[in-house]
Amino acid sequence: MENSLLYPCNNRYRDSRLLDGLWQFQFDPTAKGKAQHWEKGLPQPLKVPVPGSFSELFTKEQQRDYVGDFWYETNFFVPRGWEQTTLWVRFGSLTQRATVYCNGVELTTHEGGFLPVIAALSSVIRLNQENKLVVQLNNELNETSLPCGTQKILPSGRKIAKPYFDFFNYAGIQRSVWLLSLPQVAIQDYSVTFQREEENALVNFDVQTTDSNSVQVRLLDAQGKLVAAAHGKQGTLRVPHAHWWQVRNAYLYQIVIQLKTETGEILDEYSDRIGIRTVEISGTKILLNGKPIYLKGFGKHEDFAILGKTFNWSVAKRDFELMKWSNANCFRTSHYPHAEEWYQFADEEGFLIIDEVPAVGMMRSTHNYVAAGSGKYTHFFETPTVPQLKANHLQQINEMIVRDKNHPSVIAWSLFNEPETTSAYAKEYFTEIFTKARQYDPQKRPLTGALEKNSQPDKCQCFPLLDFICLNRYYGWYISGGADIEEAEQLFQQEMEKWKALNLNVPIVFTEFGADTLPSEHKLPSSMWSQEYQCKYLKMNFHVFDNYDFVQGELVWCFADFQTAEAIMRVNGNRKGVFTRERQPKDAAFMLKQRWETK
Ligand code: BDP
Repeated sequence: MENSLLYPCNNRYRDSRLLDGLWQFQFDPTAKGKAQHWEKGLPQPLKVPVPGSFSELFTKEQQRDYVGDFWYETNFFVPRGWEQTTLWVRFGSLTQRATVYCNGVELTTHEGGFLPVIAALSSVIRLNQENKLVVQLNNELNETSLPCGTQKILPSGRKIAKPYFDFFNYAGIQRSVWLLSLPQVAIQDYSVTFQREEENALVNFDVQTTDSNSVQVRLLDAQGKLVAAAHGKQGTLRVPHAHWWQVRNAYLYQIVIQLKTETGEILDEYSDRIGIRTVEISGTKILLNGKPIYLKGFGKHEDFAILGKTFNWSVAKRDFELMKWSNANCFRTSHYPHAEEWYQFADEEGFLIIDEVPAVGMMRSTHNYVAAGSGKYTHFFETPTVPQLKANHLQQINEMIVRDKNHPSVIAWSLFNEPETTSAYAKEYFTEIFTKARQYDPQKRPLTGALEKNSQPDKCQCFPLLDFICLNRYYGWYISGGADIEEAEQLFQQEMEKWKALNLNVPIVFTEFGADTLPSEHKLPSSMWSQEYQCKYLKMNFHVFDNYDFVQGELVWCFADFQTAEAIMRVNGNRKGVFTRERQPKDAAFMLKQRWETK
């Protein structure tokens, strides 16, 4: 069950308690916690909120920019009635890596900061007494971890992060923590795939359980009426006149899975909301339910003042309202899998998601946004640490797909953002990544990855691996910006002509294009950083996109301004947001709203 990433669900057979609240917390800059047995209790703890990103909470730079080990602790009681069940703790994520202890005993370790961590508690738990849950975390970056980066030691001996990526390295317990009570014999996982038969749908299911008891699967419509039922761990539900899950018109069914004994006694039940839809690539089109769809929207970060990367329902609600207002239909979870609740929201609201693994920074540069357009070879995949990196990369792709496979909103998997792709080393690396990843998704959704400017049609060795091509391009910003924007358009057209000449017969989606813009700046005529320039820049890009019918999507960088490491090209973070960090529109938002109304 450690492998069961199913989202918590409460019913007669399953129960859960949130452990969110104020926890104890301690930095461990000399990494002495283990030797001093902090797993038994923290010696001098502070109090911090869980979920929370610690960096946004404190007033000293040593705390905000802290890199190294740090520990969390809380106490809990096992609720009454849970005695005969199996007990688990489930973290939505632990960033970047962690070891989990309960009552002084190590339960599990996990690498990677954006996917769930589950640990079995039953063997160490004390009923009728307080139990101590302690987590040791570490937020160092290296070249085998995802995302990639490094550390620097300052003259004082203090360590700071040097990410090879352009967002703040927020860390901590940033998503909810649940105590779970599950039956002794349980449903471990399930997956669904869909086939269209004119207006009817076939829903094929595959259920994994901890033993060989029998399984019943029922499908209920939005009114709770039974529409199909079947027995067995694998099978097919036939749904006559199916309501298809569509963009901004999301119809969700309820799937109810029961695990039963021979005599019909129910041992476990899991239910979930699913949408029936198909996704495929056909020539230069992306098809949803067999019909072409043009992707309109944003690259998105999990980022907000004070919260950092903490999931928050109100921020999520506001973001979906803004995306609906702007007539968007899609976003990319750049550059890591977001909290599960984002996907639930997207399922309900009918938004499409390109789900991205944290493979960002695979380019040896702490200013990747500069290196990305420089044309210089940035090295990466030729070092002896590559096998470890590859193992982590595959593990996280697998965990992401296991976690998110049943969300109708997820239409594609992005397996990287802007790596070095021009060397034979990169080709070998990504050939293995894509070949293995193709086996993970029962729905066989398209695989892609976002390519930076150095990944030109005549240089990139990896684009043939992608089912549709995602391009991040900054013509008019990093390349020929401001007064040179005319030249930018020409250079952009020249590159597009090269893609066209290859006659690839696959869609191209722009997953990044954007200009830093300060909401305080207005300029007539426009100049860089002003709101007018952001509009001019976007219009120029649209002018180019609209010339090519194989361009099948435009996701602006970025949905909202976000925090990054300090740098001379960053004004309190990256300001390419169409919305401010406080989620108010810049002028460009009104322009996008208008374009996307009819596009
Ligand atoms: C691209 C990266 C993205 C950056 C963006 C930028 O994919 O993470 O934030 O450029 O420079 O290189 O704004």
